[in-house]
Amino acid sequence: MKFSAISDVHVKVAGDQAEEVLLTFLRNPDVQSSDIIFLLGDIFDLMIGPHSQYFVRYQNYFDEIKLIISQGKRICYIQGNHDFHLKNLYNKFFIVHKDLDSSLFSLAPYFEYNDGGKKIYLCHGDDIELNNPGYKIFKAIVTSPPLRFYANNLMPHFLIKSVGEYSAEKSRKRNNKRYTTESDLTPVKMNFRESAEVLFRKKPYDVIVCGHSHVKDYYQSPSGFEYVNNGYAQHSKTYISIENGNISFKPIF
Ligand SMILES: [Mn+2]
Repeated sequence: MKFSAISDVHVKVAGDQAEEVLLTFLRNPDVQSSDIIFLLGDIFDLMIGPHSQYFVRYQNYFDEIKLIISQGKRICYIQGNHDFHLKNLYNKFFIVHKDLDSSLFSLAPYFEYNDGGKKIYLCHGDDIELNNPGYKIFKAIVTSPPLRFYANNLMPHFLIKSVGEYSAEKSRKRNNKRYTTESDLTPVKMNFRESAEVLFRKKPYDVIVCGHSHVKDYYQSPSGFEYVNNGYAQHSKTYISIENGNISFKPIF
């Protein structure tokens, strides 16, 4: 089987560089010939809840999704910390597009596949990340049932926009810091490798695919597994390809 995966594109508005990265990825013939396309979270800088405005704002994206599914390809979406509570949004999408096979689109916290003799685990990365207790609390609150109800039924669109602008500002600071020198990246890279080690001790996967760190990495652990992260897509301009269990980074452009 052939898998193509991307995360952390952080599309803000139609026409921005991130949207170009995302659309070029989705239109890539190699990606389109994959058995499964994985969108591993933080694809959008801000997408929370079932607001129909997203269909208009990100029409190009939804058109590509429509096209890919109509060609019988599978899309697996893992929600990140910038794009979540999306179940009802995609339910709406498939109500509008009744001709599409909705079983070809899956939303889950992680995915597991056996292929090429390897057990492959794919996640956004935030759930396995070690040493970030503040974030764990934030995630537990925003994904709790009361907040899920709020996001789905009451949360006005303008409030989401202001939350997004706040997180975007934090991300910008983080990214600028992370990309100044290699030494700034090393602790983040090592923390994610260690996070993968801890996951491996609980469940011995052969391949662990993550995003979230914004640090591109391929690591062959002495414990016997491979860890791969495509980093911040607007910087890396690559995607992850896994063909019969063989991992590579491929250029988007
Ligand atoms: Mn993230």
